[in-house]
Amino acid sequence: NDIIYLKDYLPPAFLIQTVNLEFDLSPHETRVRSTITFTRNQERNAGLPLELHGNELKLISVEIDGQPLSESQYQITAEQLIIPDVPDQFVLKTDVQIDPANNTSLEGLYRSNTMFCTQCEAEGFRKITYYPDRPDVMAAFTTTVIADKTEYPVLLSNGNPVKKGELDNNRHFVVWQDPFDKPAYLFALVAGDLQVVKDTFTTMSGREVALEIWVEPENITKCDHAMASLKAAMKWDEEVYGREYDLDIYMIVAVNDFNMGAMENKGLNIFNSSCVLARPDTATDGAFQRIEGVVAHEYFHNWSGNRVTCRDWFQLSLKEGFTVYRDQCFSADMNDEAVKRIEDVAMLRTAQFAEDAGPTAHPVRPDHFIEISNFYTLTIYEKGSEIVRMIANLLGPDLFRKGSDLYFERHDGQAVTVEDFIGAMADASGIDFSQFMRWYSQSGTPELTVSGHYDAAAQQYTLTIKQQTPVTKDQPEKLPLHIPVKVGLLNGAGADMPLTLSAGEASGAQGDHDRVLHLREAEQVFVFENIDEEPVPSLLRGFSAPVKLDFGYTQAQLLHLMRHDSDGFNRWDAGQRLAITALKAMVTQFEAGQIPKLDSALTEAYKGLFESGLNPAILAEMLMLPGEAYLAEQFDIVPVDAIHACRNIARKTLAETLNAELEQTVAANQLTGEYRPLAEDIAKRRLKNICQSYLMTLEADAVVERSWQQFSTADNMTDQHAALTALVHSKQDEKAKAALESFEQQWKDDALVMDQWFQVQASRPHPDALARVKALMEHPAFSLKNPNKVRSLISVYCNQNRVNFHSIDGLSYQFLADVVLELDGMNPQIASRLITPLTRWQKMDAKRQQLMQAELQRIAAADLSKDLFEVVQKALP
Ligand code: DPP
Ligand code: ZN
Repeated sequence: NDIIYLKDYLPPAFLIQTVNLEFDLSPHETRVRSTITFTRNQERNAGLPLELHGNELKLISVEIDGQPLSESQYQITAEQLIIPDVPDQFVLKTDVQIDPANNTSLEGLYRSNTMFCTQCEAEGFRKITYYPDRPDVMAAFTTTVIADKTEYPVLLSNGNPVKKGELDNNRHFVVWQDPFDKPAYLFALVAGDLQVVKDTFTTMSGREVALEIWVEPENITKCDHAMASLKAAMKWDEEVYGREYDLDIYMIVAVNDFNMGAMENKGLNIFNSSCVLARPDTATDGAFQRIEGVVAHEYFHNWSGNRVTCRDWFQLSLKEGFTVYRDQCFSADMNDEAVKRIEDVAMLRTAQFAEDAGPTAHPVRPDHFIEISNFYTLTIYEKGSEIVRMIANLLGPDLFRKGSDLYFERHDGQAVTVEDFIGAMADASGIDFSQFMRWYSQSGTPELTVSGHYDAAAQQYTLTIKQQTPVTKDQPEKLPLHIPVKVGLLNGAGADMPLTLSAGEASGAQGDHDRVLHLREAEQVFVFENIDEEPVPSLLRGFSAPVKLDFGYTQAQLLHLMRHDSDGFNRWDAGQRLAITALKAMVTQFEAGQIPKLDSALTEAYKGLFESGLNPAILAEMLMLPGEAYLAEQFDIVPVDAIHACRNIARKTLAETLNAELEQTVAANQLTGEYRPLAEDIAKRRLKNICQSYLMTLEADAVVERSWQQFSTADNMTDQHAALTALVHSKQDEKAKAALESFEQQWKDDALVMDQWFQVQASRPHPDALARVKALMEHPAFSLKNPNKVRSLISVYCNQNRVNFHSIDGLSYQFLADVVLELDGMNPQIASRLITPLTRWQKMDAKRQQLMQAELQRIAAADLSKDLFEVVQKALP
C-alpha cells in the first residue's frame, strides 16, 4: 500500500482533447469502448510512456491510430495499463468489459435496485475504463449509452442529449455531449425505468434552463422540496456570487445505494435518495433542511468545483471547504442565521474536534495519503469551511465578493490549488495571508487561554490571549496561527460598550461595539481604553475561529452573557458553558458515590429563558443540554457511564422544576393547518417536541398519553418521529413496542422511513440495545450492502448509543469489528468510515483501551482494503 505525497506532484504526461465513450449496458457484461485523443504535455519530458489507471477491467482490445496492439506492446498491472511507445499525438481506442452487478463498492458503474448508476469521485472512473484518472486532466466528453429499451427506457449522461435512436434486439441509444471540459471524476451515467418531475429556471441573463428530477416511480411524489430548493439555490448563487448556470439542462437522480450524500457530476447530479426525497408525512424537518442544504451544495459546486476544480486530491478542501461555506450561508439565509450557526458549530466541536484530537488527525490540506476516499472528512469539509468563513470575515462582504469574482474569472476552466484561491483573495484585498496559510497545513484544534484585567484608575481593560495547538498524531510541532477573535465587552446593564483599542491589531473602526482582534503570536495583549466599569467580555463572537477557548468565566459572568449578549451564538454558548460546568460537578459527585444534584443556578437560568422573549428557534437551541459526545470532549478520561447517568438526572430535574413552563410551551406551540417546512413552523415543532421530551423523563401518564396521541395522529413525520422516539426511549416498554410495530406496519414499504425506524431503536439507551441491533440486522428491510441501512443501524448504535457501545464487557467493540471485517470485502469506503468509534480509544479508561485495541489488532491481522488498512494502521497504539 503506497503512500502518495503532495510534494511528488507532477503535471500529467499527456493531455486529452476529446473523449468518446460508448456503453453497451448489461448487468454482468457491460462493454465500454473509448476513443481518446491524446497529446503529449510540453511541460513534461519527451518519451514518457502512456500510463492509464484501470481497476477490475477486462481488456478486450486496444489500438493506437487504428493499429491493434499486441500483448508485447503494453503492460497490464492490477492498477494500470502502460504503453511504453506512443507518438506525441494519437488516438487511443480501448474496449473493456465490466461487471456492474457485482460491483458492491458503489464506485465506478454499479447497479442500485434495477438501475445502473455511477460514482466517480474521487477515483472511481478507473473502474469504468482505462484513463488518466486525475482531476488535472480535463476533456470534453461525448457519451453514447446503449441498453434494452424495456428495462432501461431512460438513458442519461452529462451535458445535452444530441441524438437518440433504435437498435436491433429491442435496444436503443442516446448520445450525450458535454461541451465543458471536465475531469473524469465528474462523469456520470444513469440508466433505468425512471420517472421525472420537470420545471424550469430562467437565469439572470434570461436563458431558460430545464430542471429535471429523476426517480423510481414510487418516489415521484417526493420531489417537490428538492425542486424548490434547487431553484432557490440557483437564484441565491446569482444574487450573492453573481454566478449563473451554464448548460441548458440540470438533472438530479435519486438512488438508494450511495456511499456519500450526493455528487455534483456536471449537469447530472446523483443523489443518495435520503438527500433528495421528502414528503411531509415521510420526512422530518431535519431531513427537509438537509435536502435544502445538499441540493444547494451540489448546485454550488458547478462553479466552486466543476468550472474551477482541484489540481490534485490534496486540494480537496479547495472545492469542499468553499462549497460548504456557500451552502451554510445559503441555509442561514433561508432559515435562522443564529440557529444555523449554532447547529454547525455544535457539530464541528463535537465531531471535527474529536477527529483533530484522534489518530486520523490531518490538515485541511493533507500532504500524504494511501487512499483518498479516507479524506472526505469533517476536517476537509467543516474545518475547511471555517477557514473560508475566517477569510470572508477578514475581507468583509464587498472584498470577499471581489475576491471570489477574481478567483472564478482567473481560473475558469482550470484545475487549481489552495494557493490560487488565497492568491485571488489576497489580490482583491491587499491582505497578507502568509501566516494564515498555516490553517491549511497544520492539523489540530488551537486552544486559546484568555485572561482579562480591569484597571479602574486607568479605565483600561486588558485582554491577554495565549494560543497553543496541541501536538497531533501526524505532526509533532505546531506554530502560532493568525486567529481572528471577534470580541465585545458588556457593561453591567448588558449593553455592548464602544471599543477603542490602544494596543493590539484589530479590524473594524475605533468605537465599534464589536472588534476583530488579530492574534498572531503565541501570546498577545489587547488594551481597551475608556472603559468605565469592569466589563464581561464576550469572546469569539459568532465562533469567529475554529478553536477552543478558555476564559475561566464565573457563573455570574456566564449568566450575564446568557441573558444579555447581543451575539446570538455567544448567548447560546454561555448557556452551554454553564451546563457543562454543572454536569461536570455532577459527574464528580457520581464518581464519589454520591447522588448527583443539578446546580439550581442552571435551573434558574433555564427558567429565565422562558421569560426572555426569545424566538422559538433560539429558545429550542438554548434548552438543549450539551450532548453526551460533546460532554465526553470535556474530559481527559471519558466517564461514559457517569455522563449518561448525570445528563439524564439533569434532564429529569429540569423537567420537575420547570414543569409548568414546559407544559405551557408544549401547549402554546401546537400548530394547526397544513404542514409547511418553513423556518417559523420548524422552530415551533422543535420547541414543542424538545419540551415534551423533557416532560417524558417523568413518565407521567398524561404526558405519555400525549406522546401516544401525537404518534398516532400526526400528519407529518417530524411529529410522528419525535413521539416515536419519546416512547421508544422511555421506560414504557409496552407503548414502545406497540409504537414500533405500528410504525413498521405503516411504513414497511418506504426504505427511507424504515431507516428512521432502525435509528430510533439503535439509539435506544436500554441495556438490551446490542441484542436488538443484532436482531435487526436479520430484518428483511436491513441489508449490509446498503450504506443508508448500515449508517442507520450500526453507525447510529456505535456513535449515538455511547453508554451501550462502550459497555465494559467489550461485546460492542467485538460486534463492530466483526461487521467492519465483513463489510470491508464489499464496500471498503463504508467499512473504513464505520470503524471510526473504535479508533477513538485514547481518552477511554485502561480497560476499555485494551479491549478496543485488541479489536483493532484483530482487524489489522486480516487482509484489508487500502481504505481500512490506512485507518487501522493509524489507530493502532
Ligand atoms: N459528493 C461529495 C460532495 O458534494 C463529494 N464531492 O461533497
Ligand atoms: Zn461537496
